[in-house]
Amino acid sequence: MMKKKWWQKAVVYQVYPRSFQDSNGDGIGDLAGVLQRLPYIKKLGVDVIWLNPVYKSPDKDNGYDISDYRDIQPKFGNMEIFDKLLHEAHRLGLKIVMDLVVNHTSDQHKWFQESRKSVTNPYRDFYIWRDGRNGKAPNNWGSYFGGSTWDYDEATKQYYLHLFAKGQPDLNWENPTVREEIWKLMRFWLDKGIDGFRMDVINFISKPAGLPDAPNPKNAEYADVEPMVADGAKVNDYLREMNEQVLSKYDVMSVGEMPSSKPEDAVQYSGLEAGELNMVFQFDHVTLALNDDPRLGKWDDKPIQLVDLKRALSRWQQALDGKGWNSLYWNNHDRARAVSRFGNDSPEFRERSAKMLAATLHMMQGTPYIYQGEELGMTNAHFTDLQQYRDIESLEAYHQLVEKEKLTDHDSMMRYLATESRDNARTPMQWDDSQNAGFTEGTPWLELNKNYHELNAQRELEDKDSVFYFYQELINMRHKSDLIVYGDYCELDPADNEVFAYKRHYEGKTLLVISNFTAKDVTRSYDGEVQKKLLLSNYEDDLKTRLRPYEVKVYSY
Ligand code: TEU
Ligand code: CA
Repeated sequence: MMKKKWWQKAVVYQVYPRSFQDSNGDGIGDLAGVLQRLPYIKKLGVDVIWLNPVYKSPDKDNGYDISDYRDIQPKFGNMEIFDKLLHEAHRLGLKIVMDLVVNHTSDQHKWFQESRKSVTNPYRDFYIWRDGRNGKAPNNWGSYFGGSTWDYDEATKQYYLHLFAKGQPDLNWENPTVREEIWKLMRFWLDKGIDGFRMDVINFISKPAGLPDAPNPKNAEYADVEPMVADGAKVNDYLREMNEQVLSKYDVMSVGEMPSSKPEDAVQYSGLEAGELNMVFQFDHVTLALNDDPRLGKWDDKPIQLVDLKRALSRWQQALDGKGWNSLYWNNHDRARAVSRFGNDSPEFRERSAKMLAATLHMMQGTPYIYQGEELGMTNAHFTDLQQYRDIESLEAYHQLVEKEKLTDHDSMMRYLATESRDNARTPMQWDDSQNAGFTEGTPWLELNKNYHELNAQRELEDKDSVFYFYQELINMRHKSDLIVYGDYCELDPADNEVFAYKRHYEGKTLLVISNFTAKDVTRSYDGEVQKKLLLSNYEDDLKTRLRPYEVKVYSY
């Protein structure tokens, strides 16, 4: 086993600044608001804050379209307030990891403004320009945000590639000057003292030679681009260069967001000796309930089968044990709220199932990530009107799938959005039961979840049995236990579609985790529970082999 690293024992709290705390009444969360709430984050007990992008941006994709990597988006504040936040976080013993978005920039970035001026401009090859094919786009790839991944630029009569919005042109990583510029901007932030990076779709940076058409079995208007761009031939080379040039010179943490990556890829990306990244965000467990019609992708509302969830999580636990390092997450700013998607957000079972999900994940091997509000058991927004949504992905999906291609109808799509829209995770943080839950004195940029009157941080901080204190206990347990951090993983009864049970072993000690994912009483017997010490549960007592609705029990022996 390689030398132990600080980020293996750490717990990360993800802050989506625009929805966290507004400090100046414009209805948009900001850095001064994050500064104001540092004591709350510290009280939870986490070690690291992952800050979603706060760089200058026209905000076409909520900051994932960066126009200046070395300046702060004015609506979030300025560099002075950022420096104050970093200093105060460090004073409190909290590290800050920034979001590195370098698969693409904004079309307002000066590099792209230059690149689009002429085919001979020195910045032309910073991006991916191609001639059209028979007067159309160079290939059949579909953008994540609807339409083609190619946009025609009249000035130079060529198309440029954008996997996401047309305001997010893809950088050409084959160009060594592009890579050098990225190493420089990384050093700018690391020299300021930040503690690492979360890297946006970093396994998309190596595009396939010739940019060939993607398979299109259903003859959709545009084909799914992900199989063409995920885990391309040169990703490892670029990450090793990044590590050699930058990361290896600092004691920092790196996590790569890797849609579609498989465990065998991640053994290399997060290999303890591979010299690439420290860990990855994999997507297997959050892409289980895809629509039966692949043209609808994630847009569906079918429940997730526990056996599928167990297979996805166990596969990663087993594949990386002793070889790489997992991130552990249920949700983030792109996913539905955990308790709504994987648990039960009814008033009767919300708290119980939120705690069950928390313990099930936090007792695994890897670095846990808590998305803001998850520690309160915040739920999906349950919006009923398209006007309530703000997310480019959701609105473009409605436009493309309902209005343009007519692949589904309004009512179905509204159910799919209520289940899967990214806005479910982006409703403002619920601090207390005052107006707008204490998030803003202005008009919130996105409607709050109506349940903030009874579901809020203030109420939970006053209730020792709240979801908040359950998360605090889980974090506390991890900090004190090498068994939780470094133990191996062994799943029990993979075919059981009601209970998730697994064991961890380390230096002769065993942890047994038993989670009932249903609203029913079930009976299960695992040899460990009878004589063993109950470490943690979300019920007041232990009925041994009887599991009540959403009951979780953690034994050690
Ligand atoms: O998300 C990458 C990604 O795969 C998303 O398309 C995500 O899977 C999808 O939205 C869920 O259906 C990253 C960022 O996390 C996301 O917020 C950005 O919109 C995207 O990249 C482009 O930067
Ligand atoms: Ca504000």
